[in-house]
Amino acid sequence: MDAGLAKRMRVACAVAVAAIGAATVALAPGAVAGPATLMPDLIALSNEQDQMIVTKEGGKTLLRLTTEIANVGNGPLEVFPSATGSDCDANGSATDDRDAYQRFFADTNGSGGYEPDADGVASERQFGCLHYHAAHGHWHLLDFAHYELRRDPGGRLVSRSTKIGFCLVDDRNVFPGPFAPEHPHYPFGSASSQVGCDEHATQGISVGWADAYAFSVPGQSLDVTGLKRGHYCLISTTDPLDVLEESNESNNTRRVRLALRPKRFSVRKLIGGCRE
Ligand SMILES: [Ca+2]
Ligand SMILES: [Ca+2]
Ligand SMILES: [Ca+2]
Ligand SMILES: [Ca+2]
Ligand SMILES: [Zn+2]
Repeated sequence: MDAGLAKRMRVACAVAVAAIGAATVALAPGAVAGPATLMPDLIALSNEQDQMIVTKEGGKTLLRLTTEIANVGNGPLEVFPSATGSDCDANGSATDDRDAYQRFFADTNGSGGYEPDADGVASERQFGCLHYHAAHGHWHLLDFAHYELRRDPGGRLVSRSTKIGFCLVDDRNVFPGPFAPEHPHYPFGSASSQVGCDEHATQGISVGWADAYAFSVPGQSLDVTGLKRGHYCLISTTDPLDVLEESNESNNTRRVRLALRPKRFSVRKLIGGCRE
């Protein structure tokens, strides 16, 4: 479905956020411990050979890539909109955006993972912006992913994407387990009969599931026009501005080593990691 095509994201580094996360769970002296908070943990999955293609578009040579962002935490990533807009995307209109909130769940039954029937809401936190994307016809969480291409070795930056927005959905159950739902759960609450990402929808990625953005989706590309043939490092980052709280903020970047021949429209995934 269209929402399935509408994912993307990007990331960044997050040592500072890890410190904040740790502070929220620290107990004051004498406080009574309640149920643990179940946190999401986003990672970018490795780009596979069949998820990359080099194309010619409007005089440019593009490396197109499919990105999958998975939740390997013990709680869902859940994001919901405020009731009214506040121009959080700063484009002068309050009709095309909503402040975004992240919802956290408590491990009420102490099982170590999230079960919708047993675990209650722990807290909600305003953090970012949901924005209407006219070309896709639905609402995105802004700044969810980011891509870079660097020379390998050396690490010189040769191409980068914008910060990419996503409509967060459960596309694929990549890590089945006791807390991964059998069927897709996100998005829900859309006003239309067709479940999708509108201004009312709660978006997210369930435990064990991944949100996929196919290489055919606008934005899923890096400009490689004029680059020399050689080895490069493709770097995909989810939550690049670290606006979402996760249990692990230091695993959001995935590096994949490539042999690239732009003039021949050839890309090959190499064994082994980048040598930056
Ligand atoms: Ca993470
Ligand atoms: Ca706006
Ligand atoms: Ca539980
Ligand atoms: Ca984060
Ligand atoms: Zn979209």
